[in-house]
Amino acid sequence: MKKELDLTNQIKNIILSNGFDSVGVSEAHKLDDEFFLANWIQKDFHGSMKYMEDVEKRSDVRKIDSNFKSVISCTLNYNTLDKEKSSMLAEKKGKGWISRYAIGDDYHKIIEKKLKKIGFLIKKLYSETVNVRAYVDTGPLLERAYASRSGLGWIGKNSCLINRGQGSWIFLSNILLDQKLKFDDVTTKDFCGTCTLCIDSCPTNAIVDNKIIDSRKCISYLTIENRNYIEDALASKIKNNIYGCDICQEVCPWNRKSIIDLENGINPKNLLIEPDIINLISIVEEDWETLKIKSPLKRVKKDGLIRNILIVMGNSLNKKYLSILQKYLESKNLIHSMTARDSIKRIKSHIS
Ligand code: B12
Ligand code: SF4
Ligand code: SF4
Repeated sequence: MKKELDLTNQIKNIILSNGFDSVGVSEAHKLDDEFFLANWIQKDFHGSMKYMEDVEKRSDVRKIDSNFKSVISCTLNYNTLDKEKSSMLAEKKGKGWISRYAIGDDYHKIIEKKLKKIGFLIKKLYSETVNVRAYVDTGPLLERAYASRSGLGWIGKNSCLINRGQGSWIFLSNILLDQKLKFDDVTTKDFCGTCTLCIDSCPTNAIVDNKIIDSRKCISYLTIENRNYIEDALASKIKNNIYGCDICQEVCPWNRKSIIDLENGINPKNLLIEPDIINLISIVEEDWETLKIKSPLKRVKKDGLIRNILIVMGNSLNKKYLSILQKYLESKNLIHSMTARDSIKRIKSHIS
């Protein structure tokens, strides 16, 4: 028992000294959340994200490998912006918005590098060979549910994991280990109380119930995962969001005291903070190959990002974008021409 506790503390120290902000341990077990996930999938709330459908595997890490005994959950603060910066304030200034997690280098790469090193150090702690596997977004597991079970926070009404000290601008990652550790196994109390700010502020009503997101309506899904034409009725509610959406977290009182961390490896790029929309589209058109290097933006691809910018131009209701939109109206890319058509219509109906 003492050995277990010693090893757990040593592992936690390794993780915290390699740039993570908090760490908790839970038993590798079947999550009760299986029910929520199954329900979510059944209602088609996952849209085209078919990889979500393996409910059994995603709710029990032992389905990945039956020898796993411990789940080590970690958080990393990704907030690099001060209070003066938010999508809502940027909208008032006529600027676009790229989610704060995506304004710098790709977090998968940053965190994977850390996890690789940590995995190596954990293996070194044990005299015998141990199996360690780490995931950040990449694997088939419910990261929020495991993190919550490790005492790292509660799942808010916006469905994000909120840590009492850090808020919700945090990435999650999980390390699976075939050794038994000292489990924290403390489900954090829910501190949302009677607040409903996130639900009330969601522009597309994507938070359909407490902790339940219909991805098909969520701006994050629409602007990142979905590569198709976005119907005008939904596009017109996307506001100034070019990539992802931060709104249900910007309004959350638990993020008011969020710490700004410039050492987290994200390296925010000025060009992507409150971007000037005309400047951004010209960079995407002319220098996409440079822009996409190390950037999460490459997930939506060049054509997807252009589609999103055309939508945001329309939502600005500003006639200065009409000449660019006219150019895209003639585009051979059907999604671009249809999107430009809708945006022109929105702007013109505002002028007249
Ligand atoms: C698919 C996905 C999405 C989808 C669907 C989001 C969603 N809410 O389900 C889309 C594309 C919309 C999305 C958006 C975003 N995502 Co995302 N996404 C994922 C991914 C890959 C899977 C999530 C998933 O399984 N969803 C299915 C639902 C059912 O599960 P869940 O969200 O975990 O919810 C559980 C709880 O609600 C729980 N539960 C517990 N108690 C209760 C009680 C009740 C009553 C109910 C109903 C449920 C419930 O049951 C659910 C199942 O366990 C995870 C990484 C991973 N592998 O887990 C990242 C992840 C969840 N995303 C993340 C981020 C950062 C975002 C964005 C902020 C990005 C952005 N700025 O645009 C937004 C936030 C939008 C939002 N409000 O959720 C982070 C979240 C960090 C955090 N602090 O919570 C994760 C963990 C990635 C990471 N490794 O850091 N995402
Ligand atoms: S990320 Fe945006 S669209 Fe999605 S639930 Fe939150 S506020 Fe709504
Ligand atoms: S905005 Fe309010 S209800 Fe929504 S997650 Fe934050 S505290 Fe909970």
